[in-house]
Amino acid sequence: MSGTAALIQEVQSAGMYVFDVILALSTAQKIMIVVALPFLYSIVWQLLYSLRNDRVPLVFYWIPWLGSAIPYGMQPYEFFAQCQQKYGDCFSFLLLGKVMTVYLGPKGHEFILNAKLNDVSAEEAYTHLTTPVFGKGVIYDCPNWKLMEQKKFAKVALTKDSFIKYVPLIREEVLNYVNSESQFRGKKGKVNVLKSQPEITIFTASRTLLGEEMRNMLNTGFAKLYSDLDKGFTPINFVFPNLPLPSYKRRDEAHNIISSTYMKLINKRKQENDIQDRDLVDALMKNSTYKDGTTMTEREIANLLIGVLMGGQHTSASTSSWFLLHLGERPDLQEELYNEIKSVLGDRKEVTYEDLQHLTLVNNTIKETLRLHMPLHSIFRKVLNPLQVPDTKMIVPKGHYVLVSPGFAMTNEKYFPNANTFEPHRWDVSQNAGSSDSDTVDYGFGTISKGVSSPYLPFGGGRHRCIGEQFAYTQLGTILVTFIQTFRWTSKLPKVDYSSMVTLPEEPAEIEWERRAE
Ligand code: X2N
Ligand code: HEM
Repeated sequence: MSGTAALIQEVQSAGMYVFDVILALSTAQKIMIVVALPFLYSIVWQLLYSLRNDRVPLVFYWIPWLGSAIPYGMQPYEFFAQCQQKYGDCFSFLLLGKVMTVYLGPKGHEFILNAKLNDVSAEEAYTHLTTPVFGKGVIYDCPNWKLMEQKKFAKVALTKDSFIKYVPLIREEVLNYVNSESQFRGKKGKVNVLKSQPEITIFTASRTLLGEEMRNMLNTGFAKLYSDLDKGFTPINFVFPNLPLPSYKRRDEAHNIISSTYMKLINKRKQENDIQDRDLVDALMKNSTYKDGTTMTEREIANLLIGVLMGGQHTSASTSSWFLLHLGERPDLQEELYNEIKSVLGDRKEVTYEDLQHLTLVNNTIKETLRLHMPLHSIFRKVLNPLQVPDTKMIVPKGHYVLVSPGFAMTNEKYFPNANTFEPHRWDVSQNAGSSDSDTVDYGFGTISKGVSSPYLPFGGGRHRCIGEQFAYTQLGTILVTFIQTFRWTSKLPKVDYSSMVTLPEEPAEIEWERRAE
């Protein structure tokens, strides 16, 4: 007891001494200390952290809180490659106050995408980003079992029977766009794909998934609301979900109006007893009762529509922008695609869903585009329980994050020879090279592959795997076929902008097009 008292006194007097010394300093010196303290603290903390052998090696950083945000945010794959050289496939880095543990390569895919539900959480990693935009009660603002069921509900509108109906609608939207938009006037011209592809994507997705009425609203002032909401869907939201700024206010207003508009549509269809199998709206009106007997509210259905449309929008628009830019450098591939389309369609111009299944080079072009430009370069989970890194003594503690980057493996020489070359023909040999595992699993939204150790995972894997793959291929395939039938084009490949929600081409991202002679 007296020992403790003595120690307290000792610390107290030492503290008083330090305090006196500080008081005696000039103002400039005081400010220096206040500024230097976080740096000192961070360096000491990193030193102590590096002494622990139960921790994954931490990438050294100078700036507290910011950590490695700048190298990661600007060139994630280069940053990962540099870390891999120093530390191997598993390392941690600080990103805006959060410790992220990366595990590169197929073993990392397995470790993170197939981690147990109790151990990691996607909703805790993503909710700040998604909930202000999508709204409450859906996707990452609900327990995981509800998300699994929401995916099952949505999948009803993403079947072969639906796609057969969607293809002519998508083609009509694309033709309508390229025959009326000012950037496509005349026999030849220049178009900014960062303008054209998001527009074509939203028109085609709205027409198919939301129906004709919602599509037509985009010709009115309603489009501005989508743009306001879209501006709220950026990586900044990970750090600042809410700020008292005009853009955040516009985001919230846009969300409320769009959500209410979808609810009005639902109510109208209900009142007129007009529920068919046209689109995602019909599908969710027919089938949105959870297994515990509760039903999704109309507001929740509206929010799920916002979320699904928003997700598909960014990923798909990025992918079609990239394939246009790559093909602009490969006129030979454009001709090959043209000939493939002619040989499958014959005298017909109107592509069908069935045709798409036979257009191997079209599908391989999309596949190769996704290899080089996986839209989500990083996938996160928050760690809920201490996680052991397999075959090591290292533990990722609760509260840290794990990060998996299939896009890193997908652009790595180790798995793809001439990894940086755009070559759709690399997929010619076999459609499913390497993945001989036929084990499947069902997390509640249909059977998917159990293993996720393929280096090629543009749609992720495990319980959070994408349900939009077939829709994306149908939409992108129809867009590509229609472009090839209508135009020849050239372009210069821009650099990648990693700081956006999805990996986008940097501006200027233009193609120079000319119409094919009939
Ligand atoms: C400050 C450069 O810029 O130094 F949407 F129904 C709907 C999206 C996951 C994005 C991760 C971090 C970038 C830091 C830059 C639905 C269709 C989904 C799936 C640092 C100095 C949403 C994380 C973005 C890291 C980039 C997760 C999407 N299919 N859509 N410093 O999506 O699926 C959905 C699902 C993610 C990210 C980043 C920085 C279902 C800087 C400079 C600055 N990223 N990012 N989806 N950074 N700097 C989605 C899963 C979910
Ligand atoms: C999940 C990629 C298009 C809906 C995912 C994930 C990836 C992905 C990597 C897993 C995310 C994670 O594990 O955290 C892509 C790519 C697309 C695409 C590359 C297009 C080229 C779409 C479309 C839709 C969609 C068109 C809807 C129609 C979803 C949904 C999830 C998901 C609902 C589940 C999220 C979860 O369970 O946490 N997607 N996606 N995606 N995607 Fe996509």
